[in-house]
Amino acid sequence: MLRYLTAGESHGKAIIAILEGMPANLLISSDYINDELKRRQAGYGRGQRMAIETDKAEILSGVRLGKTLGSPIALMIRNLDYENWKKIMPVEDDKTIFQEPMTKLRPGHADLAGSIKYDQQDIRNILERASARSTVSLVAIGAIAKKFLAEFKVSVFSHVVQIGSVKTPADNKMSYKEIHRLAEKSDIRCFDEAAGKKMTKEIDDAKNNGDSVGGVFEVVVIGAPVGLGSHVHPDRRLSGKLASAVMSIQSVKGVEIGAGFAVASLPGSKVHDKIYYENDKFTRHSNNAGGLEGGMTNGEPIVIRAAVKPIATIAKPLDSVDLVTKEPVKSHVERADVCHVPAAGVIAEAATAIEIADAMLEKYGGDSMEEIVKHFKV
Ligand code: EPS
Repeated sequence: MLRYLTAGESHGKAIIAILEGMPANLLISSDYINDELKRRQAGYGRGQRMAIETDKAEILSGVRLGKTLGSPIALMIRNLDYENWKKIMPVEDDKTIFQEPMTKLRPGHADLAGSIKYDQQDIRNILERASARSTVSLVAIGAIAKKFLAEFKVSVFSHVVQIGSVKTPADNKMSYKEIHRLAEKSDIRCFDEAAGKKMTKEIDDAKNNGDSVGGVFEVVVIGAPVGLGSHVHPDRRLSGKLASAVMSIQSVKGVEIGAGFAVASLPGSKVHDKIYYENDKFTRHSNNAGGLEGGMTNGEPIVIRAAVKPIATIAKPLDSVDLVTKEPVKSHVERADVCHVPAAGVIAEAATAIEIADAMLEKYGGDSMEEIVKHFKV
């Protein structure tokens, strides 16, 4: 139903996105998208680049007088840092510019595999697109998907549950509403103040050691109706689509739905969420399934967790090899974030919202919001 394409290098002129399949008559504004872009830029542990950029989306097509037209929505987010990179990132060949190629491979980045695959002698030709800077386009499209979902009272939020070795308390009984409210106020996006303080210290320690640190974020979808996705075929299982969408975000190395890997060590009687019928509806008193059974939503909150590896560009470089000379070297060092887990959560909200919006369109489809709302109510 929904298709999108993104383009743009980290230090090129702009990041571009085109979203196709959004129905007509959805109210949308650049301000709404920009609020989401601002959330992506925030989070304790970000580097100096975020002080240079104030990401703003320019809507180029698909919207008129504040409403979608049903036509492709094109978005552009300018890289303000391009002004400083013009001599390194020109589009036209320029023999007057001498460029020292970047050849010191960074373990953990796309450098080695990308350079071999695309036959490059300069790692910059790989890293510019591999950079998580491109997630600005995902978040911009995700903002439109979130706005669509909000019309059906479906909301998506994220929070950080682990940075390095510091975790939020396992016995937490707070409501998702409260977790959301507190996470939004915290610069590490953690609902638990004490854990949040320890997490920021973990980031400070990594920075002081010339290192980087990863963690785990959780994305929660509230209000998704029963029956999005389907059990009938592997490529229609929403669990698979969500896992793929989140796993495809740079630096995500593991994705869990609900209790995730913990189900492996528990008996079935402790894993499966017992079914009750209370106040005229089916209810559960637990949500180990994370809102998905048989690849379909079951009416409970959708809960996805992802493990984020520490950023590969680290101030204290690692043993590596020069791409061209094959001599041993220390890995390339350049400006980078120390920790991007809070931002990764915001990016995963966008990836999740796109998949849920797509599944909603599949189930309740229509060309205009009015038509979809009518199908949704039936
Ligand atoms: C990012 C911008 C980049 C990096 C980061 C994400 O800015 P620069 O490389 O100019 O400092 O901070 O990229 C990576 C995490 C990566 O691995 O490449 C952004 O806008 O999110």
